[in-house]
Amino acid sequence: MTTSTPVLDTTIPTSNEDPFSQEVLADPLPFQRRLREAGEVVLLERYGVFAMGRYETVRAALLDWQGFESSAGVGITDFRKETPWRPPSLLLEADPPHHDAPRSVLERVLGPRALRELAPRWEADADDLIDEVLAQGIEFDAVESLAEAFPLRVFPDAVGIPADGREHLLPYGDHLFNSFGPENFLVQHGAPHIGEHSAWVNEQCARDRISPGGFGAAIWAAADRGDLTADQAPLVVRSLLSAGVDTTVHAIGAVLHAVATHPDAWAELRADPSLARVAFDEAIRLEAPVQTFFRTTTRDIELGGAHIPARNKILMFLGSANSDPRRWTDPERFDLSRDPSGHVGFGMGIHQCVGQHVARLEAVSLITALARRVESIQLIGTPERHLNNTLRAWKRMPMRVELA
Ligand code: OVM
Repeated sequence: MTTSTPVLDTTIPTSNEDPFSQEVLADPLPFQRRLREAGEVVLLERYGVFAMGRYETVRAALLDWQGFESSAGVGITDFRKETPWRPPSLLLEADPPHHDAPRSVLERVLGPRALRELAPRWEADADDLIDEVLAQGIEFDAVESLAEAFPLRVFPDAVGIPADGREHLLPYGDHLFNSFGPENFLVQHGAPHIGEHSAWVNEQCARDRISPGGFGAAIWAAADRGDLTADQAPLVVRSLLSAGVDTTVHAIGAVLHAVATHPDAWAELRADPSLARVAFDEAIRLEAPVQTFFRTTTRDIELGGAHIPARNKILMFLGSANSDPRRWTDPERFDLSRDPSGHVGFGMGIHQCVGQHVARLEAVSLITALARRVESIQLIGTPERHLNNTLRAWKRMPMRVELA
Protein backbone atom coordinates (compact mmCIF):
# COMPACT_ATOMS: atom_id res chain seq x y z
CA MET A 1 0.00 0.00 0.00
CA THR A 2 1.23 3.48 -0.72
CA THR A 3 0.56 6.73 1.05
CA SER A 4 1.11 10.00 -0.70
CA THR A 5 3.82 12.10 0.88
CA PRO A 6 3.18 15.78 0.34
CA VAL A 7 6.31 17.06 -1.36
CA LEU A 8 7.40 13.86 -3.06
CA ASP A 9 4.41 13.32 -5.32
CA THR A 10 6.04 12.11 -8.51
CA THR A 11 3.06 12.85 -10.73
CA ILE A 12 3.77 16.57 -10.42
CA PRO A 13 6.35 18.40 -12.53
CA THR A 14 9.11 19.87 -10.40
CA SER A 15 11.39 22.85 -10.72
CA ASN A 16 14.47 23.72 -8.75
CA GLU A 17 14.48 27.34 -9.94
CA ASP A 18 14.20 30.06 -7.31
CA PRO A 19 11.49 32.61 -8.16
CA PHE A 20 12.82 34.82 -5.34
CA SER A 21 16.38 34.99 -6.67
CA GLN A 22 17.87 38.28 -7.77
CA GLU A 23 17.95 37.08 -11.40
CA VAL A 24 14.30 36.01 -11.59
CA LEU A 25 13.00 39.06 -9.67
CA ALA A 26 14.90 41.38 -12.02
CA ASP A 27 13.34 39.76 -15.10
CA PRO A 28 10.54 37.35 -14.18
CA LEU A 29 8.99 36.73 -17.60
CA PRO A 30 11.34 33.94 -18.80
CA PHE A 31 10.84 32.03 -15.54
CA GLN A 32 7.07 32.54 -15.79
CA ARG A 33 7.04 31.12 -19.33
CA ARG A 34 8.89 28.01 -18.13
CA LEU A 35 6.53 27.68 -15.16
CA ARG A 36 3.42 27.80 -17.36
CA GLU A 37 4.92 25.31 -19.80
CA ALA A 38 5.98 22.89 -17.05
CA GLY A 39 2.38 22.23 -16.10
CA GLU A 40 -0.78 23.28 -14.37
CA VAL A 41 0.81 22.85 -10.95
CA VAL A 42 4.55 22.64 -10.37
CA LEU A 43 6.46 21.68 -7.22
CA LEU A 44 9.15 24.22 -6.32
CA GLU A 45 11.69 21.81 -4.81
CA ARG A 46 13.77 24.46 -3.08
CA TYR A 47 10.93 25.57 -0.88
CA GLY A 48 8.69 22.50 -0.80
CA VAL A 49 5.74 24.55 -2.05
CA PHE A 50 3.54 24.20 -5.10
CA ALA A 51 3.17 26.89 -7.76
CA MET A 52 0.74 27.80 -10.52
CA GLY A 53 1.30 30.19 -13.41
CA ARG A 54 -1.50 29.62 -15.90
CA TYR A 55 -4.46 32.01 -16.05
CA GLU A 56 -7.28 29.48 -15.66
CA THR A 57 -5.57 27.68 -12.78
CA VAL A 58 -4.71 30.84 -10.87
CA ARG A 59 -8.21 32.19 -11.41
CA ALA A 60 -9.81 28.95 -10.22
CA ALA A 61 -7.64 28.87 -7.08
CA LEU A 62 -8.43 32.51 -6.30
CA LEU A 63 -12.15 31.82 -6.59
CA ASP A 64 -11.99 28.68 -4.43
CA TRP A 65 -11.49 30.27 -1.01
CA GLN A 66 -12.80 27.14 0.72
CA GLY A 67 -10.12 24.92 -0.82
CA PHE A 68 -7.34 27.52 -0.80
CA GLU A 69 -7.39 29.39 2.48
CA SER A 70 -5.77 32.71 3.40
CA SER A 71 -5.86 32.49 7.19
CA ALA A 72 -2.68 30.36 7.27
CA GLY A 73 -1.01 33.43 5.73
CA VAL A 74 -0.58 34.48 2.10
CA GLY A 75 3.20 34.36 2.34
CA ILE A 76 5.46 31.33 2.47
CA THR A 77 5.12 31.09 6.27
CA ASP A 78 2.38 28.76 7.51
CA PHE A 79 0.80 30.63 10.42
CA ARG A 80 -0.30 27.30 11.89
CA LYS A 81 3.33 26.24 12.26
CA GLU A 82 5.14 29.53 12.84
CA THR A 83 4.14 32.76 14.55
CA PRO A 84 3.73 35.59 12.02
CA TRP A 85 5.99 38.65 12.48
CA ARG A 86 2.96 40.97 12.88
CA PRO A 87 -0.62 40.29 13.98
CA PRO A 88 -2.40 38.91 10.89
CA SER A 89 -4.39 41.26 8.69
CA LEU A 90 -8.13 40.96 9.30
CA LEU A 91 -8.65 41.15 5.53
CA LEU A 92 -5.72 39.68 3.62
CA GLU A 93 -4.89 36.92 6.08
CA ALA A 94 -8.43 35.90 7.03
CA ASP A 95 -11.20 33.66 5.70
CA PRO A 96 -14.96 33.87 6.03
CA PRO A 97 -16.70 34.34 8.36
CA HIS A 98 -14.05 36.48 10.18
CA HIS A 99 -13.06 38.20 6.95
CA ASP A 100 -16.54 39.43 6.11
CA ALA A 101 -17.25 42.27 8.58
CA PRO A 102 -13.91 44.05 8.00
CA ARG A 103 -14.36 43.53 4.26
CA SER A 104 -17.83 45.06 4.09
CA VAL A 105 -16.75 47.98 6.27
CA LEU A 106 -13.84 48.75 3.92
CA GLU A 107 -16.05 48.32 0.85
CA ARG A 108 -18.31 51.05 2.23
CA VAL A 109 -15.46 53.28 3.44
CA LEU A 110 -13.70 53.10 0.04
CA GLY A 111 -16.94 53.10 -1.94
CA PRO A 112 -18.48 55.38 -4.58
CA ARG A 113 -19.53 58.09 -2.09
CA ALA A 114 -15.99 58.61 -0.81
CA LEU A 115 -14.59 58.55 -4.33
CA ARG A 116 -17.09 61.11 -5.63
CA GLU A 117 -15.96 63.43 -2.87
CA LEU A 118 -12.25 62.83 -3.48
CA ALA A 119 -12.24 62.98 -7.29
CA PRO A 120 -12.34 66.78 -7.75
CA ARG A 121 -9.72 67.27 -5.00
CA TRP A 122 -7.35 64.65 -6.39
CA GLU A 123 -7.74 65.96 -9.95
CA ALA A 124 -6.73 69.43 -8.71
CA ASP A 125 -3.87 67.93 -6.64
CA ALA A 126 -2.63 66.09 -9.73
CA ASP A 127 -2.67 69.31 -11.77
CA ASP A 128 -0.73 71.03 -8.97
CA LEU A 129 1.90 68.30 -8.77
CA ILE A 130 2.41 68.25 -12.55
CA ASP A 131 2.74 72.08 -12.55
CA GLU A 132 5.28 71.92 -9.72
CA VAL A 133 7.37 69.21 -11.37
CA LEU A 134 7.36 70.90 -14.78
CA ALA A 135 8.26 74.24 -13.18
CA GLN A 136 11.49 72.54 -12.03
CA GLY A 137 12.31 71.34 -15.54
CA ILE A 138 11.35 68.89 -18.23
CA GLU A 139 13.78 66.19 -17.05
CA PHE A 140 13.12 64.30 -13.83
CA ASP A 141 13.08 60.89 -12.16
CA ALA A 142 9.50 59.80 -12.76
CA VAL A 143 9.61 57.42 -9.77
CA GLU A 144 10.48 60.06 -7.21
CA SER A 145 8.74 63.05 -8.80
CA LEU A 146 5.50 61.39 -9.89
CA ALA A 147 4.96 57.74 -8.93
CA GLU A 148 5.96 58.25 -5.28
CA ALA A 149 5.08 61.92 -4.93
CA PHE A 150 1.43 61.70 -5.92
CA PRO A 151 0.20 58.85 -3.68
CA LEU A 152 2.20 60.29 -0.77
CA ARG A 153 0.59 63.67 -1.37
CA VAL A 154 -3.01 62.46 -1.44
CA PHE A 155 -3.43 59.06 0.24
CA PRO A 156 -2.18 59.61 3.82
CA ASP A 157 -4.31 62.79 3.99
CA ALA A 158 -7.31 60.80 2.75
CA VAL A 159 -6.75 58.25 5.53
CA GLY A 160 -6.35 61.12 8.00
CA ILE A 161 -3.02 60.28 9.66
CA PRO A 162 -0.64 62.96 10.99
CA ALA A 163 1.94 64.52 8.65
CA ASP A 164 4.91 63.65 10.83
CA GLY A 165 6.71 60.36 10.12
CA ARG A 166 5.16 59.56 6.76
CA GLU A 167 8.62 58.60 5.48
CA HIS A 168 7.99 55.28 7.28
CA LEU A 169 5.16 54.31 4.91
CA LEU A 170 7.11 53.16 1.85
CA PRO A 171 9.81 51.21 3.72
CA TYR A 172 7.14 49.58 5.90
CA GLY A 173 5.22 48.40 2.84
CA ASP A 174 8.39 47.34 1.07
CA HIS A 175 9.43 45.09 3.94
CA LEU A 176 5.91 43.75 4.40
CA PHE A 177 5.78 42.69 0.74
CA ASN A 178 9.27 41.17 1.00
CA SER A 179 8.18 39.23 4.07
CA PHE A 180 5.60 37.21 2.09
CA GLY A 181 8.60 35.51 0.44
CA PRO A 182 11.42 33.45 1.95
CA GLU A 183 14.03 34.95 4.30
CA ASN A 184 16.38 35.86 1.48
CA PHE A 185 18.73 38.83 0.91
CA LEU A 186 15.79 41.24 0.63
CA VAL A 187 14.21 40.25 3.94
CA GLN A 188 17.60 40.26 5.66
CA HIS A 189 18.25 43.75 4.35
CA GLY A 190 14.94 45.13 5.66
CA ALA A 191 14.76 43.26 8.96
CA PRO A 192 16.96 45.56 11.10
CA HIS A 193 14.67 48.55 10.44
CA ILE A 194 11.20 47.01 10.44
CA GLY A 195 10.71 47.50 14.18
CA GLU A 196 10.71 51.29 13.95
CA HIS A 197 8.60 51.43 10.76
CA SER A 198 6.12 48.99 12.17
CA ALA A 199 5.86 50.79 15.53
CA TRP A 200 5.16 54.08 13.76
CA VAL A 201 2.51 52.55 11.46
CA ASN A 202 0.77 50.84 14.39
CA GLU A 203 0.68 54.10 16.38
CA GLN A 204 -1.06 55.96 13.55
CA CYS A 205 -3.97 53.52 13.61
CA ALA A 206 -5.21 54.66 17.04
CA ARG A 207 -8.41 56.67 17.23
CA ASP A 208 -6.67 59.72 18.71
CA ARG A 209 -4.19 59.94 15.81
CA ILE A 210 -6.84 60.04 13.12
CA SER A 211 -8.31 63.33 11.90
CA PRO A 212 -12.02 63.66 11.04
CA GLY A 213 -13.46 63.25 7.58
CA GLY A 214 -11.17 60.55 6.16
CA PHE A 215 -11.06 56.77 5.65
CA GLY A 216 -9.56 56.26 9.13
CA ALA A 217 -12.35 58.19 10.87
CA ALA A 218 -14.94 56.25 8.85
CA ILE A 219 -13.41 52.97 10.07
CA TRP A 220 -13.58 54.16 13.68
CA ALA A 221 -17.19 55.30 13.09
CA ALA A 222 -18.00 51.78 11.91
CA ALA A 223 -16.60 50.49 15.22
CA ASP A 224 -18.82 52.97 17.11
CA ARG A 225 -21.86 51.66 15.22
CA GLY A 226 -20.90 48.11 16.20
CA ASP A 227 -19.95 46.99 12.67
CA LEU A 228 -16.42 46.27 13.99
CA THR A 229 -15.06 45.77 17.49
CA ALA A 230 -12.76 48.40 18.98
CA ASP A 231 -9.82 45.96 18.64
CA GLN A 232 -10.56 45.42 14.97
CA ALA A 233 -10.63 49.10 13.99
CA PRO A 234 -6.88 49.81 14.28
CA LEU A 235 -6.02 46.68 12.31
CA VAL A 236 -8.38 47.71 9.51
CA VAL A 237 -6.69 51.13 9.42
CA ARG A 238 -3.37 49.25 9.31
CA SER A 239 -4.56 47.44 6.17
CA LEU A 240 -4.99 50.79 4.40
CA LEU A 241 -1.48 51.85 5.40
CA SER A 242 -0.05 48.43 4.44
CA ALA A 243 -1.74 47.83 1.12
CA GLY A 244 -2.46 51.37 -0.04
CA VAL A 245 0.88 53.06 -0.66
CA ASP A 246 3.61 50.90 -2.29
CA THR A 247 1.08 49.14 -4.51
CA THR A 248 -0.25 52.41 -5.94
CA VAL A 249 3.23 53.88 -6.32
CA HIS A 250 4.33 50.87 -8.38
CA ALA A 251 1.11 50.81 -10.38
CA ILE A 252 1.69 54.44 -11.38
CA GLY A 253 5.33 53.57 -12.14
CA ALA A 254 4.11 50.80 -14.45
CA VAL A 255 1.76 53.11 -16.39
CA LEU A 256 4.42 55.78 -16.71
CA HIS A 257 6.93 53.26 -18.03
CA ALA A 258 4.37 51.92 -20.49
CA VAL A 259 3.44 55.33 -21.92
CA ALA A 260 7.08 56.47 -22.01
CA THR A 261 8.00 53.44 -24.12
CA HIS A 262 4.86 53.48 -26.32
CA PRO A 263 4.66 56.93 -27.95
CA ASP A 264 1.71 55.81 -30.09
CA ALA A 265 -0.25 54.92 -26.94
CA TRP A 266 0.57 58.32 -25.43
CA ALA A 267 -0.69 60.07 -28.57
CA GLU A 268 -3.93 58.07 -28.46
CA LEU A 269 -4.35 58.86 -24.79
CA ARG A 270 -3.84 62.57 -25.37
CA ALA A 271 -6.43 62.52 -28.13
CA ASP A 272 -8.86 60.60 -25.93
CA PRO A 273 -8.16 61.08 -22.19
CA SER A 274 -10.88 58.55 -21.33
CA LEU A 275 -8.25 55.94 -22.30
CA ALA A 276 -6.42 56.67 -19.02
CA ARG A 277 -8.52 54.01 -17.30
CA VAL A 278 -7.64 51.34 -19.85
CA ALA A 279 -4.00 52.42 -19.67
CA PHE A 280 -4.06 51.87 -15.92
CA ASP A 281 -5.67 48.41 -16.09
CA GLU A 282 -3.51 47.34 -19.01
CA ALA A 283 -0.42 48.37 -17.04
CA ILE A 284 -1.66 46.41 -14.01
CA ARG A 285 -2.24 43.40 -16.24
CA LEU A 286 1.21 43.61 -17.79
CA GLU A 287 3.21 44.58 -14.71
CA ALA A 288 1.04 43.49 -11.78
CA PRO A 289 2.47 45.46 -8.83
CA VAL A 290 1.57 42.48 -6.63
CA GLN A 291 3.13 39.56 -8.54
CA THR A 292 2.40 36.67 -6.20
CA PHE A 293 0.49 35.52 -3.16
CA PHE A 294 0.33 32.12 -1.50
CA ARG A 295 -2.68 30.15 -0.39
CA THR A 296 -2.81 27.00 1.76
CA THR A 297 -4.83 23.94 0.73
CA THR A 298 -7.48 22.98 3.26
CA ARG A 299 -7.95 19.48 1.78
CA ASP A 300 -6.52 17.25 -0.95
CA ILE A 301 -7.14 18.98 -4.26
CA GLU A 302 -7.07 17.59 -7.81
CA LEU A 303 -6.11 20.22 -10.34
CA GLY A 304 -5.41 19.51 -14.01
CA GLY A 305 -4.34 15.96 -13.23
CA ALA A 306 -2.13 17.06 -10.35
CA HIS A 307 -2.78 16.07 -6.78
CA ILE A 308 -2.06 18.74 -4.14
CA PRO A 309 -2.27 17.28 -0.66
CA ALA A 310 -4.04 19.12 2.15
CA ARG A 311 -2.17 21.74 4.22
CA ASN A 312 0.36 22.71 1.57
CA LYS A 313 1.39 26.17 0.48
CA ILE A 314 0.73 27.07 -3.13
CA LEU A 315 2.19 30.11 -4.83
CA MET A 316 -0.09 31.84 -7.32
CA PHE A 317 1.71 33.88 -9.99
CA LEU A 318 -0.71 36.71 -10.77
CA GLY A 319 1.71 38.36 -13.21
CA SER A 320 2.22 35.07 -15.04
CA ALA A 321 -1.55 34.48 -15.31
CA ASN A 322 -1.85 37.96 -16.80
CA SER A 323 0.62 37.11 -19.55
CA ASP A 324 -0.59 33.56 -20.27
CA PRO A 325 -0.95 33.19 -24.06
CA ARG A 326 -3.70 30.63 -23.39
CA ARG A 327 -5.84 33.60 -22.29
CA TRP A 328 -4.33 36.73 -23.88
CA THR A 329 -3.40 37.53 -27.47
CA ASP A 330 0.15 38.85 -27.77
CA PRO A 331 0.22 38.96 -23.95
CA GLU A 332 3.51 40.78 -23.43
CA ARG A 333 2.36 43.76 -25.52
CA PHE A 334 0.99 46.95 -23.91
CA ASP A 335 -2.11 47.55 -26.01
CA LEU A 336 -4.76 50.22 -25.37
CA SER A 337 -7.15 48.58 -27.81
CA ARG A 338 -7.47 45.35 -25.81
CA ASP A 339 -9.95 44.77 -23.01
CA PRO A 340 -7.74 43.98 -20.00
CA SER A 341 -10.68 43.27 -17.70
CA GLY A 342 -10.51 39.80 -16.24
CA HIS A 343 -6.83 40.22 -15.38
CA VAL A 344 -5.91 38.95 -11.92
CA GLY A 345 -3.56 41.81 -11.02
CA PHE A 346 -6.06 42.82 -8.32
CA GLY A 347 -6.77 39.21 -7.48
CA MET A 348 -10.23 37.70 -8.02
CA GLY A 349 -13.05 36.54 -5.79
CA ILE A 350 -13.68 37.49 -2.18
CA HIS A 351 -10.24 39.05 -1.60
CA GLN A 352 -10.13 41.07 -4.82
CA CYS A 353 -8.47 44.40 -4.07
CA VAL A 354 -10.94 46.49 -2.09
CA GLY A 355 -8.87 49.63 -2.76
CA GLN A 356 -8.69 49.29 -6.53
CA HIS A 357 -11.09 52.17 -7.18
CA VAL A 358 -8.99 54.42 -4.97
CA ALA A 359 -5.83 53.34 -6.81
CA ARG A 360 -7.51 53.84 -10.19
CA LEU A 361 -8.68 57.32 -9.23
CA GLU A 362 -5.15 58.28 -8.16
CA ALA A 363 -3.53 56.94 -11.31
CA VAL A 364 -6.17 58.30 -13.70
CA SER A 365 -6.02 61.76 -12.08
CA LEU A 366 -2.25 61.86 -12.48
CA ILE A 367 -2.14 60.49 -16.05
CA THR A 368 -4.91 62.85 -17.16
CA ALA A 369 -3.12 65.85 -15.64
CA LEU A 370 0.11 64.80 -17.35
CA ALA A 371 -1.67 64.38 -20.68
CA ARG A 372 -3.01 67.95 -20.46
CA ARG A 373 0.47 69.42 -20.17
CA VAL A 374 2.79 67.02 -21.97
CA GLU A 375 2.99 66.33 -25.68
CA SER A 376 5.54 63.53 -25.61
CA ILE A 377 7.49 61.45 -23.09
CA GLN A 378 10.76 59.62 -23.40
CA LEU A 379 13.17 57.77 -21.17
CA ILE A 380 16.61 59.40 -21.05
CA GLY A 381 18.52 56.50 -19.55
CA THR A 382 17.87 52.93 -18.62
CA PRO A 383 15.28 52.76 -15.85
CA GLU A 384 16.32 50.71 -12.81
CA ARG A 385 14.22 48.02 -11.22
CA HIS A 386 13.57 47.95 -7.50
CA LEU A 387 13.60 44.32 -6.35
CA ASN A 388 11.01 42.97 -3.93
CA ASN A 389 9.87 39.40 -3.18
CA THR A 390 6.28 40.30 -4.08
CA LEU A 391 6.20 43.65 -5.84
CA ARG A 392 7.13 44.48 -9.43
CA ALA A 393 8.66 47.90 -9.12
CA TRP A 394 10.91 50.63 -10.45
CA LYS A 395 13.55 52.42 -8.42
CA ARG A 396 14.51 55.07 -10.96
CA MET A 397 13.02 56.16 -14.27
CA PRO A 398 14.88 59.08 -15.87
CA MET A 399 12.38 60.87 -18.08
CA ARG A 400 12.21 63.87 -20.41
CA VAL A 401 8.94 65.39 -21.55
CA GLU A 402 8.07 67.88 -24.25
CA LEU A 403 5.45 70.43 -23.18
CA ALA A 404 2.21 70.70 -25.12
C1 OVM B 1 -3.21 44.11 4.80
C2 OVM B 1 -2.55 43.99 3.47
C3 OVM B 1 -1.19 44.09 3.40
C4 OVM B 1 -0.53 43.97 2.19
C5 OVM B 1 -1.26 43.74 1.03
C6 OVM B 1 -2.61 43.63 1.11
C7 OVM B 1 -2.69 43.53 -1.28
C8 OVM B 1 -3.27 43.75 2.33
O1 OVM B 1 -2.50 44.37 5.78
O2 OVM B 1 -4.42 43.96 4.88
O3 OVM B 1 -3.33 43.41 -0.03
